Amino acid sequence: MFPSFPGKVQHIQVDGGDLLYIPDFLEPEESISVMENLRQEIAWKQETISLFGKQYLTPRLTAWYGDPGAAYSYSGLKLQPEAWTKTLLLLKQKAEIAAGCSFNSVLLNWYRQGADSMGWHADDEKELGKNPVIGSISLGAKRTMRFRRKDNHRTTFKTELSNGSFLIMQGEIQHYWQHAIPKSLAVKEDRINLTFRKIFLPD
Ligand SMILES: O=C(O)CCC(=O)C(=O)O
Repeated sequence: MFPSFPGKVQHIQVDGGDLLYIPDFLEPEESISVMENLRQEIAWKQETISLFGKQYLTPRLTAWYGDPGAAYSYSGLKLQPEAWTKTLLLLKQKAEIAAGCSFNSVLLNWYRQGADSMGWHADDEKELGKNPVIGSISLGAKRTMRFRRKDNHRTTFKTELSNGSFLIMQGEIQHYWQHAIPKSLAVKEDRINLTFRKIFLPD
């Protein structure tokens, strides 16, 4: 599936996965104002997660927004959605047009500086369905996203996620690959990432 976007689109194909990267999805000025709105209007939290039986504070701030009932569980958390804000609805609409599918929820991550990070994981929770399309908007500091095969952690690749970009993860990538945003201590600016998702709601 190719997105409907007039600008540059990079197609990254790997064994068992498919990524589309649109570097100039948002204009730089738009990214700045959207980021400022999100800093102010989102109910940011630092959640406590369970990993291998231990409790940790997430090394970033997070928030979960979506349609009523679109609950999402990961790392021992069950998140109930906050109601969509105007800014989020505008971004959702733009993301849906580019990705060619509908989303009903978004996970937001605020990396306050380069010491904030996201550990290795795949977006493979059952409520996302078999081959989910995940639409990921990045704002602010450029950060590296790393990928590794689930069955061989030495098979890796990485991609840079720049301000105003849109990354679409689709196909079987969540079955075969994990991804992470490692710490990058040289980065002094903050970054907000939004991953739009479709949660399959119970009947
Ligand atoms: O911050 C990012 O670009 C990655 C976010 C992510 O991996 C996720 O929300 O599952």
